[in-house]
Amino acid sequence: MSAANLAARAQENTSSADFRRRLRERQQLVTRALDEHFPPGSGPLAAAIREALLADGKRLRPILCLEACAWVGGSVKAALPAACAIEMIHKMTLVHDDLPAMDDAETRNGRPALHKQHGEALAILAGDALLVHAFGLLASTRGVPAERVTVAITRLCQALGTTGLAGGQALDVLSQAEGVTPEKLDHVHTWKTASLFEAALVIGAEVGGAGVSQVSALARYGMLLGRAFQISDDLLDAQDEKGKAEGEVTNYVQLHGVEGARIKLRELLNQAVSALTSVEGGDIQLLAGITELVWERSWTAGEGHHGNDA
Ligand code: GRG
Repeated sequence: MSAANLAARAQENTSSADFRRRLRERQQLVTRALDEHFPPGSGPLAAAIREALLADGKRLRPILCLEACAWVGGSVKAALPAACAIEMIHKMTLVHDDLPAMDDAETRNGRPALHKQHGEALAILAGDALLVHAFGLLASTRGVPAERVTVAITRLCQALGTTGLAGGQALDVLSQAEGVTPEKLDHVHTWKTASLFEAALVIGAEVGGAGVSQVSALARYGMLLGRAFQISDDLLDAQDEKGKAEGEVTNYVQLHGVEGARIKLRELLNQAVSALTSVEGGDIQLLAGITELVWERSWTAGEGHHGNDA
């Protein structure tokens, strides 16, 4: 089937009750597990962590992790610790991204940024603790061969280091000061955003017992989806920031225009779905449908995004 046909079918999927139900079930599974991991009433640091983790969030990356595991025939239950670890890391990056030394954001998803509520020191420590708990949780994965868990941990380290999130954030901060070029921005998107998407899928696949070609198909899907997601985020920022002073940050829309951004977004999403059709795996409905959710969010500033976000 062509990429255009696949996209059309995925568009139908996203409005189906079954697709929405599966998405909601996965979201709730992750939220419940995170809630249990940091129970209420455990002091100020845990309160800040709970706020960062549980106040809101689409749970997109952990859903991708669980779905990758299911797609290769693994047990979703076995992948739950890994999925929660990915979400902890994601939320940690948002907390640190909002700090005065980084984006200096007042709000996150319409609420005061964590450091505005709990102070800078607790926000830094909440992020640090989330990172450590994430690795502890991933290492505690049961019912999966130890070598696979080790590969998952290694892949996560690669995704977060100098050629992943930390490197991407550094390049972002520096290039905003020195001048953003299209090449630098693509680089920032790949490292700062797409690396974690890719890792979520690869880790889910490893936990699920994937073969080499399945891992690389899911890695490619994750990388393309992550780049697309950042462009959709830039499109949302452009809508939110209409009327604001220009030149605060240079994003994809400033460099390529709204139309250019939408064309690239569609291209990346089609390529992401195509990556999965080249290899044998399970039901593609949820993974293909998620690409359409990313497309839809580029058209309307919808739930879960209220400006000043990453
Ligand atoms: C982990 C070592 C290490 C360093 C982190 C701070 C940092 C370095 C990186 C920042 C990465 C970042 C904030 C990327 C932006 C990604 C993005 C578009 C986030 C928004 O994701 P959503 O919309 O968030 O999925 P919700 O609110 O739904 O959870």
